[in-house]
Amino acid sequence: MTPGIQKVEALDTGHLIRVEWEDGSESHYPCVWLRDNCQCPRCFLHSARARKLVIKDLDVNIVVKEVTLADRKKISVTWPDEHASEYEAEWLKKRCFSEEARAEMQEDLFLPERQYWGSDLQLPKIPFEEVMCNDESTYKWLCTLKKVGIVLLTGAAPRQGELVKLGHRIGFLRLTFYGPTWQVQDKADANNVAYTTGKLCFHTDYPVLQHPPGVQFLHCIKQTAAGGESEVVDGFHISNKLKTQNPQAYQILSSTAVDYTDVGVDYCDFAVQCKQRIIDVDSRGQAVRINYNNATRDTVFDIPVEKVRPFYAALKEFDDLLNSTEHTFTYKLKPGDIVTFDNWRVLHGRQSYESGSEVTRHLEGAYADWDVVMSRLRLLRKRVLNRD
Ligand code: OGA
Ligand code: NM2
Ligand code: ZN
Ligand code: ZN
Repeated sequence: MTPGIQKVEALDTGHLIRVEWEDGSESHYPCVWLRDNCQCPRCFLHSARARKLVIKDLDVNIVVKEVTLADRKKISVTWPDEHASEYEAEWLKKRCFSEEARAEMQEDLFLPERQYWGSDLQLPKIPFEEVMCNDESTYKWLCTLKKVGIVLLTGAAPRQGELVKLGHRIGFLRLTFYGPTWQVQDKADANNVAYTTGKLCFHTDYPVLQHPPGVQFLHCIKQTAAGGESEVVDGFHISNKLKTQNPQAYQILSSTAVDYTDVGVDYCDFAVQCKQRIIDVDSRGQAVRINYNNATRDTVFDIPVEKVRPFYAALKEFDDLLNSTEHTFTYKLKPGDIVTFDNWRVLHGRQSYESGSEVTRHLEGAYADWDVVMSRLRLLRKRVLNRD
């Protein structure tokens, strides 16, 4: 419950409003921000929950003319031009500018909590049917996908089309040049190394796209008797390790733009090029996306010649960590299994298997964007926890 407001006053010659809460805490709100966020129908379109007020009409030096406590649940502000604004206690409390309040709000919005893992991973499993029918299970699935980075859905029908249904469950899938969904099997004249029987070393999918797919689904329709095992490794965990163990290698991989290329024909013809840092970091230096597929890393390499050897040395350090047995988790998909994972975090691979005249292994794959997945997660959380 939001505490009521005890007292409200203007400070800093009217540039700032101080709110004192009934629990003894206080919050400060700059007047320019309050005016910018006036919730009246002239300033805000409630049906779209969007601002109508434009910056041209905002006086960035605005001061308050009068501020009063309407009741303990609302403050009223009058501006110099007599425009009147009202702000509710609960609305204000959520938007408090203190460091703790901002951190709490950001956690609520983005769920940044991570559980790192290695070979000790307890692969989370949920029946596919439950995810398709039950909001609580879908919520649990998406929360775990965000926190751990991988969830296995079990018991789907071993036929094509289940991922399209899963896509409808969250919203929609991400279309790429390989189609709305794509078939991982041994193909003649394969347009991708994934479409052979060869081993796939640890990689993230599609770093050649400027915005690589955030989430990947692989549905096992047919599994070969010998070989074809799956492997995963927690890329964020490995990045942390590399940072402590070899800061220079981390620095190189998180700053060097690597060229990627993908040229061919599938859903339509394509000639895709992109530059990506193998370890993408945020402003605090924390890894937020791994962009690494050795197969599509371009032969073109746009860096000064003297930086080439140090880059390979750094990449080798990273690759060694990825492949160390304490970090990797191996499992084998069964028909009806759907592995869902964070393609920005989890690197995946597969063991090779025998090729033959018949198709002995068949996965159907699809992608979704984190925007879509997080949107569904927020909506389900509201419904499941019955709150706003
Ligand atoms: C892929 C891939 C894994 C597998 O298609 O990109 O990683 O088990 N496939 O075939
Ligand atoms: N497939 C599996 O980066 C990549 O080429 C990932 C994409 C072919 C859709 C493989
Ligand atoms: Zn207004
Ligand atoms: Zn892949």
